[in-house]
Amino acid sequence: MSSQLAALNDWVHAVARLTQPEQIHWCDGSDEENTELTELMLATGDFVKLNEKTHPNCYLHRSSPSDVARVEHLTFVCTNREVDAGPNNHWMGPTEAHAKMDALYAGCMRGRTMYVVPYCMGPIESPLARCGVEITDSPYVVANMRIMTRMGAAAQARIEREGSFIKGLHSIGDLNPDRRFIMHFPEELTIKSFGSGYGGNALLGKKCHALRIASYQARSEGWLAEHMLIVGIETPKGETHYVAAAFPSACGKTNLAMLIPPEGYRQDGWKVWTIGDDICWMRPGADGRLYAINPESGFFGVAPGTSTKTNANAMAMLNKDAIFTNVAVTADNQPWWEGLSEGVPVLDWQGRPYDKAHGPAAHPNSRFTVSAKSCPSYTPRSEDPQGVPLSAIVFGGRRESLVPLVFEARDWTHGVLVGAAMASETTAAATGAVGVVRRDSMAMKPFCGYNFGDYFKHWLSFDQPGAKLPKIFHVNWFRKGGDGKFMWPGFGDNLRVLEWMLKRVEGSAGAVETPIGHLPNAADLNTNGLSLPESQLQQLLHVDRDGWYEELTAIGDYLAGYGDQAPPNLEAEQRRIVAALA
Ligand code: SAT
Ligand code: MN
Repeated sequence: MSSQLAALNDWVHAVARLTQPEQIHWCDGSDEENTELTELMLATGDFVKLNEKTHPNCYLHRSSPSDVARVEHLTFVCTNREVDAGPNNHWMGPTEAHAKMDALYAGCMRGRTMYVVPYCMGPIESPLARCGVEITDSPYVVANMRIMTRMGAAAQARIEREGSFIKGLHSIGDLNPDRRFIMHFPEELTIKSFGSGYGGNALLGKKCHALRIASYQARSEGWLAEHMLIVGIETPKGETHYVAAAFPSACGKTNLAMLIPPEGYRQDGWKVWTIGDDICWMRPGADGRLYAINPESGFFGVAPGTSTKTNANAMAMLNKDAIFTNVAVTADNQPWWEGLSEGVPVLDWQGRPYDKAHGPAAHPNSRFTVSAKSCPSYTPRSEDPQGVPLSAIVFGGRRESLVPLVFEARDWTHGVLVGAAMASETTAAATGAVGVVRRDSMAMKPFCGYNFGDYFKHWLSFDQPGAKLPKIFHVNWFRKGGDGKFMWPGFGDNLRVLEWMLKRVEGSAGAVETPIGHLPNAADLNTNGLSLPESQLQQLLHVDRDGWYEELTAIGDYLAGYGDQAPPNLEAEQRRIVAALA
């Protein structure tokens, strides 16, 4: 036995001594294993079979009604020094955190099977990929990890070869929200999660590993782990530009990653290729450009609002081989959620007869899990071990007012400030109030595994001689008019904005310089075929100087909140803009 394998074995057996499972199952990721698990879950009620005719091999999982979203107030970064976790994280000392978690784990798997899930984040052969092992007592987690990661024998072989892996321990416990914690020990490359079976709390490869732990590793190894989609835009000339974009959870990353060009663009030969919809790992290549991989191999997307109108690619991939979590069902057992144009819900997400009085039929954070390869816009470039070179990075949020449709940062430092200054109205992806504007730097507020001040410094550090960094932009698809309606059509029409960005990258599109960045003139955006009144477009591209003066002042206060950790260059940049706005 290799020493790596011995280390893995020792850890698995130590966990088994603590948690006392009835049996241990090492997952190989095979079809046979998946069939067995599926049958088991059908028998226990963890899975409900959906209509085999309309949705072959699709299953519904109903989670416990108090376990439907990430729980940021129960999520901790446990570094030795509190300052290393930063004011952006909840912190607990590692000794206390281990003791708390190990007490919860004691005997928690009695009568259950303990699954050992080796997985790889990123293409198995990629130097950018990293491996982990999740131990869990939830077969639902195993089934999801199988779709979301490269799980099983190949990952285990890489771990045995390389040695290093992230240790993730997960138990659903008794799903009691009072006994629920998601703990990260970045200095020990360890995750401990207890009491939730939901999404980012339980599929440890996703937010816990690929963002919180990976961001920490990336800092010392010279790369970036980001909450970004990656999309390829093929122009009529046949060139494909890759763009990474950061938006908070449930702000349309999946839709943008799977964008369908408007009719006129399609005729002209524009195509869109999906690399990823949630996470992007990137690092400088030998040519100075940033190269990106999607560490995931599937989508865990928000169901409500997904329709043939908003995301036809997603609809096409949800007809087979998908897991649905907390959606409603129709009389003939098809999955249903708000926003679908067809079908009538008869059972809501809790399995009760649907009654409007109980609220929406599908939970607002209900999800689908499906393989990336099922997406019609899938591209084999997703498997490229070297990743794809980025032409642009986009930051965005949900902002009813103030923030224009698009602007371009002057340079990298300004772009980092734009990312740090990101703010968005909260969504149902996390528990808590929905619709409150919250500062969410780079959409990483819930996911950065270390002090944001140090993180901003790390971002700035990529601006080195010889670097050919992507241009940075900011977008806001969510601006509302006086009538409360969205002013920009969004969805496929967002390609119009992306086209302007790519032309800026090539140096062939115009812009006006303003203190907050470069904005397109109305004539620089292709609005052919859109019924968008000129005055509305002007409003979407307007810079409200007084409003921005206040916003930038608030950003100054926000940066100051990171104390000595706040990078002086970023504060200088903020002062420069405030002065220009005054
Ligand atoms: O629940 S997850 O964290 O996996 C999804 C999300 O919030 O983006
Ligand atoms: Mn996300």
